[in-house]
Amino acid sequence: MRTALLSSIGAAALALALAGPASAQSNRFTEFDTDKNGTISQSEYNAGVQKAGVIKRYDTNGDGMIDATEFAAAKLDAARYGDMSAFDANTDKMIDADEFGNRLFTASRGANAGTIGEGEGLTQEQFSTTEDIYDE
Ligand SMILES: [Ca+2]
Ligand SMILES: [Ca+2]
Ligand SMILES: [Ca+2]
Repeated sequence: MRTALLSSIGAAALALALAGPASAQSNRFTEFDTDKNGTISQSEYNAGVQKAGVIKRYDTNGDGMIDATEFAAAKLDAARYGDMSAFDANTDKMIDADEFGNRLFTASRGANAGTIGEGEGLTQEQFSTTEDIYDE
């Protein structure tokens, strides 16, 4: 009985690792999770941000960065993401793609702080807390 239980848990875990429940995982999550390990690392996240074109949407002058004017026009949810200084890690008054990705990653993680360790990736649940930024 114990063996049967363990093997059914094993089968479920394997199914989760292979594909995840189709209903619970968004296509965007699986797109971002390029190594398919079920979590999104910081580097996977930043690559996904680039691919999703979210910078382009806010970067109205097309220089590849978000300046203060563009940031204000983007009207991001300050309660979730903070103000421009929360993004602009090197304080050059411009948000580059990595700064944008880093901030969103941190904001996604923060919603369920403590459920994963430093250096680990985002779960589907964490990712979903800020996923609406990719919808237009
Ligand atoms: Ca991954
Ligand atoms: Ca710009
Ligand atoms: Ca900057």
